[in-house]
Amino acid sequence: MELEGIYKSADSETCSKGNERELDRDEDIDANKYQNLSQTEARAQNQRGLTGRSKCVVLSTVCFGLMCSLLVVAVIVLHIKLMEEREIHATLMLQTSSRYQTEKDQLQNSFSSLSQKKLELETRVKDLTAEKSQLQRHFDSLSQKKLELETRVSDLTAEKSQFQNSSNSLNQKKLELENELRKLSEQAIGCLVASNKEMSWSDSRKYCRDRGGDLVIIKSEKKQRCISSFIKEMVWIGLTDIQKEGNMTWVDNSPLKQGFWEKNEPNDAGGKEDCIELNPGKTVLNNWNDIPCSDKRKCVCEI
Ligand SMILES: [Ca+2]
Ligand SMILES: [Ca+2]
Repeated sequence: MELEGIYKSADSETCSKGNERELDRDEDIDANKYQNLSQTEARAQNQRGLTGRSKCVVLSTVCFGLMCSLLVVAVIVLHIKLMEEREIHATLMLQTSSRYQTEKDQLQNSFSSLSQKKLELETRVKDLTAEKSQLQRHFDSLSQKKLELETRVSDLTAEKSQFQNSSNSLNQKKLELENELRKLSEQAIGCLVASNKEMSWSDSRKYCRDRGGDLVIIKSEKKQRCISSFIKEMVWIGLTDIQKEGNMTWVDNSPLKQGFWEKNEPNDAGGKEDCIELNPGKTVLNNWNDIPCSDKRKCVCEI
């Protein structure tokens, strides 16, 4: 471009100086030579430019090809990686699916087991509910029975209290009657004392004598009945045949005139029965019996 500008500037100067063309013919010839030389150089330069551009094009083409190859390789690598990732993903999905299936089976088994357990528990609850209802009915029945028994106990307690009061009243009446009987007996036969200890006939007589009296003497039916009603146990009386067998004598040495013997008594059984007891448990009248004097009996003293 700079050379063309120079040539154009030289042409302009040639035109403007036409008249001087001849004068400057040598200069024109030189100029033409120079121009030709320049054109040759320009063509050579153009030829060199074409050659450079061809190299650039080839280089560019090679570069483009390399880039395309790299791009293809990159695409292939990416595709392989993508396939590997897909394969890994598929494997993971398969493993995950297998694990999920296993967990699902386990959960299904657990659910089935829990469902069975639930049914068993529901059955157990139903049984317990029925048992509870039965126990509740039994409890209600027992509660009703308890109330009835409490009412019965209350009634019996009231009756017992009433009977107790009646018993106390009767005991009081009995004591009063016994006191009255004792007074009547004492008025009838004098002062009688019954011992609390069982002794032989001789010891019993000593017991009475130590108290200023002697064993009781019975010489009337009235006194026999009175003493038999007064005492409750078998007792010694003041009669014996210890001095002479068969000769019954009172402790005041008076002979027996009227006896109140049991049937078939006195029998002096074994030849050893010489002292007389009175047994009020059979009858109030005929209740005498001869027994061995060493036997132990309570006694009635007449003071
Ligand atoms: Ca005798
Ligand atoms: Ca006898």
